[in-house]
Amino acid sequence: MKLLVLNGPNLNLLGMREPEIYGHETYAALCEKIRAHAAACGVEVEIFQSNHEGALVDRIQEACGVFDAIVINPAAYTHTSIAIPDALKAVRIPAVEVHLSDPARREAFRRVSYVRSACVATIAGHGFDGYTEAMDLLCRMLKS
Ligand code: CA2
Repeated sequence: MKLLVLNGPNLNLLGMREPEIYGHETYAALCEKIRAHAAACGVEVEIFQSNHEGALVDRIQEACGVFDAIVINPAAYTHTSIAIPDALKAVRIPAVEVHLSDPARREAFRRVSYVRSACVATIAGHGFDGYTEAMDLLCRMLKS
């Protein structure tokens, strides 16, 4: 199984700002956790972070026929992007939406997720564990 993990804008700043919301661990630590979990599950993984919506859309399009599943934290684009869910629907690759925090318990403008409609599940508020939970969910789903 080949898995693509996509992270949206500002997630590269993890551990540097707003630790009360996103914790003290860095983006490099998140990538390490994802890689270690993928190795333990026998999954091939690629991780990509971008601050640009179009770059994320490009990676989703390029995933067609290459990756079996996608884990995506679209960050702020969750609440604004139509292009990202359109791309996910177009490639028909099963995707899980992940958020470190729980946007439903934060500001009103974070309560809408346009990406959710293109995903098989959403995991929010579990910190870094949300990514490994999403990976497990997709592995179970693709094996059954
Ligand atoms: O909780 C999440 O994972 C979010 O996707 C994070 C986004 C936010 O816009 C979503 O509503 C929820 C923000 C990512 C920014 O990450 C930072 C990390 C450290 C310092 C500043 C921002």
